This record gives sequence, C-alpha cells and structure tokens, in this order.
Amino acid sequence: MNRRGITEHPQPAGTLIRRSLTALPLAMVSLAAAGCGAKEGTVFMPEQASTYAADVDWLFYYIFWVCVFFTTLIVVLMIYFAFKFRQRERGEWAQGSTHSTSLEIGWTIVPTVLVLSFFVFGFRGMLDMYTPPETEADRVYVNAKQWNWSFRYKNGATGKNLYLKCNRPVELVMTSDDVIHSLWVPAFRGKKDVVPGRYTKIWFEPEWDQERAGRVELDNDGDGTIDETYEKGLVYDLKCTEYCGQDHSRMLTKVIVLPPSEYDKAMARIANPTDTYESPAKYGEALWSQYCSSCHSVDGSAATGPTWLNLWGKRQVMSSGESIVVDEDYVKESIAYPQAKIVRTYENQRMSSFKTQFGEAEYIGVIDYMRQLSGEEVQKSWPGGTKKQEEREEDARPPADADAEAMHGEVGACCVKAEQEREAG
Ligand code: HEC
Ligand SMILES: [Cu+2]
Repeated sequence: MNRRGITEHPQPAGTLIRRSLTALPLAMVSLAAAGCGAKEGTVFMPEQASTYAADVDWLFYYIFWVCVFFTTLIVVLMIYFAFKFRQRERGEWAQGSTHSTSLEIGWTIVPTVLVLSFFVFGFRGMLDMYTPPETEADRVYVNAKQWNWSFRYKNGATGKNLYLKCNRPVELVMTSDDVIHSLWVPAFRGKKDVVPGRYTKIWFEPEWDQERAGRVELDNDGDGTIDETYEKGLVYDLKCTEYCGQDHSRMLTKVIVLPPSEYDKAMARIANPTDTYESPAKYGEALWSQYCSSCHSVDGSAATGPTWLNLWGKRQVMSSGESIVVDEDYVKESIAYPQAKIVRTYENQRMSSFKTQFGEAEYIGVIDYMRQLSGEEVQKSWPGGTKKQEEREEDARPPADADAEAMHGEVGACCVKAEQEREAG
C-alpha cells in the first residue's frame, strides 16, 4: 500500500464532516434571521406589505442558506477528496475502511431533520395563507379573463384596480371566464390560480406604512391625465402569473391600499362613473383602455380582435356569410354574447363575455366612444346631468398646503393606531 493510501485517512475526513454538521443548525438559524424583519425589498424579494410576507421570506432565506451551505460543503469536499485521494500510480486501488456507521447515521439524520423542518415551516405557512383570520374578512369578487382583471366590491361596483383597506383582512373569491390565470401580488407574497368553472380563494391583510404612504395619482386609461387621486395610500403591482395566451403580460394592474375614509371615496368613485368621467365617450375610452385595448386597436392596426377605428356604421361580414351593420344592438350583443356572431377571419380568436362587468353606463360609454372613432358627433355630457365641470376640476386639484398638512396628519392615523395595537398585543 502507498504511503498516502486511503487506509490512513478515513478518520480526518469523518471528523471534518462531523464538526461542520454540529455547527450547522446554529449558523442556519442566524443566517435565516438576517433576512427577516426587513420591510424593505432585498435582492430576491420586493418590500413586505402583508402580514404573512415576513414569514414567507424567512422560510425562503432559511431554505436558501441551507442550500448555499450544503452546496459549498459538498463541492469543496468533493474537489478536495478528488485531489487528495487521486490515483497516484497505475494499479493503485483503495483498500481498508469502506464503511463508517457514524457517518452513515449522520448524513441520514441531518438531511431528514432539515427536510422535515422545510415541510413543517412550509406547511404552517401554507395553512396561514389559506385560512383567513377569524375576524370577518371583507370580500372582493375577482374575475379574470384574457387579458384583464376586474374586481367587484360590496357596493356592486366593478373596477380594474384592487382597492384594499389598510390593516384589514380581505378575501378574494376568484374565477376565470376562459383559461387558467393566476393572481399574484409580489409585495404580499400570496399567489393563487384562477380557474374557469370554479372559485378559488386567497386572503391578505395589507400592512399600513405611514412613512411610505403618499399621495396616489392614477391614470387609469394611460392617456397622461390623472383620473383618480387619494391623499394617502400605498400602491403595488398585481399580475397574472400563469401564461394565458398572447397578451398574458398585459394582465397587469394595481393594488391600492387606503385608509378607510379614502377607501370609501374610491368605492363611491367606481360606483359612479358618471361623476368621474365627463361624457360617455370619455368613459368608453377608459373602459377600452382597461378591458379591451389588449385585443382591439383604435388606430386601425391589427390585433386579436377587429379594430374599432371607423367600425361604427360599417358593414361587417360574419363567418356565416351574413353581413351586419355595426349599430347599438350588434355592439351590445357582441359584448355580452361574443360568440353569437363571429366576424369573418376571426373564427380562431376568442373574446370572453363582459356581461357581468357591464351595465347600461358601460354600454353607452363604449358605443359613444366607437361613434367618436368613426367621426360622429357624440354627447358632450351624460344624459340626465352629472357633477358640474368645476366640481370635477376641484376634485382633481391637490388641496391647498394648509389643508394638505391637516389631512396628512389625520389620514391614515387610524391605520397607524391599528398597527400599534397589533404590535402591542
Ligand atoms: C381576448 C381578446 C378580446 C378582448 C379583451 C375583447 N375583445 Fe372584443 N372581440 C375579440 C375578437 C377576437 C372579436 C371578433 C370575433 C367575434 O366577433 O367574436 C371581437 C369582436 C368584438 C366586437 C364586434 C366587432 C366587429 O368588428 O364586428 C365588439 C363590439 C367587441 N368585440 C367589443 C369589445 C369590448 C367592448 C371589449 C372590452 C370591454 C372587448 N371587445 C374585449 C376579442 C376581444
Ligand atoms: Cu392571465
């Protein structure tokens, strides 16, 4: 046997492994702890904005550092052993000790305990995410379709943004009209598939952060003008995270976390589009941008569905060969029952019904917008009258400085209080 034969070395290698294994649990816990408690985002994670976000991150970093540790340990030892016990001469073979009971037991028990700990922490976290708190959670009904989201609130109003009350649990009851989508708010960590033909649920409790909360200005139709403002709020992204077709990446909207008084304003606003938009055509344009723009262009360019430019009054040929003049009845039918009449050459595309999202104001809005796109004269204001123009401008203007300060002091104060109470209790 060689001077540096294998028989001389099983002990040192075994000791090395055993030593590292005893130090391991301590190192793991302190490393995992380093990643938690941070509200700020990290390299891997966005900010933590819900009550369970910190737990998710803790588990992520725990598993991450366990993996980093073992990958390093295994690769370093592998390289070291490959070098140390390399064959130095032709015909040299390993001899002697080939079995170490303590080593076998060690590398069976330690990984088992670690993997079980992943399971226990992960399962507990999953149960937390699936079980809304005992206190009555608010409910929001979510509809997903290619390629937009809509949220229906207690007051019956529907909108494309998810408005939430700060420090108040909310349960989303979700379903899809076509394919599988998945709702994801990265800052809340929660994520759940939205499946056609059944309801799935997820809940969050958005945490208030008085420091970071600021004035919220939303341009819902992307035309460069502000449609909604709130004195104080937090805004996060909400996206679809299950590939659902060509414009999957456009299923992107906002979560707006608001103190109760501002939340009530948001509810009133979406319930009364006639106050928010000065004319049906303007509202129609906003609806187009929120729900229809992923498939219908308004500049004549090709998309999943026919363009709306000069569509109004046009003779449209259906797949049946029948030709139809685009008027109110046809548009309304196409929105509520898109499959009733299919436009020729669009047989392989599919539009989902907006029957549940649309009421009379929405139909009138889209119709007027289409008429406008065909160069027709449209109504300058809502039939039956609405808020006066000055009032609307008043709403859109930021409050004078003194007012603003008074409001910032008080808006969100209740959320801060709720937060302090939670921390204390
Ligand atoms: C997933 C893509 C998609 C979305 C989103 C979509 N549509 Fe469509 N739409 C289509 C397709 C495809 C057709 C043509 C096939 C048919 O007639 O059903 C169509 C046809 C129509 C027609 C008949 C047009 C014509 O040329 O005869 C109207 C009106 C219409 N859509 C309105 C809307 C409105 C309003 C919205 C938004 C609230 C909307 N669509 C959202 C895909 C879509
Ligand atoms: Cu989707």
